[in-house]
Amino acid sequence: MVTKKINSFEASIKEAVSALERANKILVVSHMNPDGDTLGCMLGLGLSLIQKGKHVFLACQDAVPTRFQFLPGSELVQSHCQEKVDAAVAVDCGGIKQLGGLKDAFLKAKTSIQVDHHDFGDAFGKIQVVDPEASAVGEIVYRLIEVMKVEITPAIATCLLTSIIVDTGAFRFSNIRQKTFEICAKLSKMGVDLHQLIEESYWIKSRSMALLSSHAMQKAKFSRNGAIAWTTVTQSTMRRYRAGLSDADSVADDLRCIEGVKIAALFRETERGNYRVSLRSKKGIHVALVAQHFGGGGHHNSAGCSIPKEGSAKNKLLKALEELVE
Ligand SMILES: [Mn+2]
Repeated sequence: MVTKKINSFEASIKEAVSALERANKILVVSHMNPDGDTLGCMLGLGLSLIQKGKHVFLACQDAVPTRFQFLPGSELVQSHCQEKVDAAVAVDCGGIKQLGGLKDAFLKAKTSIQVDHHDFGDAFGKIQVVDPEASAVGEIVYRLIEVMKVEITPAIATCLLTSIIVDTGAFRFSNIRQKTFEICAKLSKMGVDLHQLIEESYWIKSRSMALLSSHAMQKAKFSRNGAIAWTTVTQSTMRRYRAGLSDADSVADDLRCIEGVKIAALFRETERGNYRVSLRSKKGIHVALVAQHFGGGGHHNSAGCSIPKEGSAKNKLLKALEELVE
């Protein structure tokens, strides 16, 4: 069973590599509201393809957050792509909706490839290169460029290490595996200052992020037995701290740390008046099941969905979390 899985993953890597090798114009897309995994992968793969002499377009619906603008190649990222490309690659997108405004550009390509690690995601595109066991998509991109025989430059190593540092919470989440360290050991030999990278991509928070987080923590609510913690961030709070959607990213992780808490939920009010919900859980509690039920997806311990702000959706979701804990 395990061998079969590895074989089909390796087969998909080969299929993707031959599609990329045949292509001349290639679009690499990251998910909206981008994090360090999707950006590190888009840039790491993009720089590798440029090295292979390809004409590369990098695109993300939303701007690269300030905290990730140190990433090599981030100045090449555009918010749209009019070009009809030979191949398009979506990195770290658990569903086609995650591409936002880049969906059409992706689907217009002659070949489309999904490179992902979400275990509760939706397959899309012509080729799927998916490994739910990969701690970050950076692990999968590493394998892709290894098979493509790309020379790993310090810039490419920086991008892929950032992907892994961010998605493993700087090597602390339960998704890390032996292979994570093997890949990072190879990447960190390429003249990258690993400590500096962890500092920049993990520890440094914008002032907006820190203040918003403390506000959200103050407002936290707990279920009667303390197993569920949740908090809500409104648009007016975000304006008060001059924060963007991504500045609330760490709040759910911070809530999850609290003793006795098994599931943490963050409700972020969006400009459209919905709630973007981020769920985090301790090992063995599959919050993605609840996220999926509400139209979202993600990983076992880290998932998300969108729900309407008005009506009973929020209470229903909290009730579903309570049932999950029981
Ligand atoms: Mn990811």
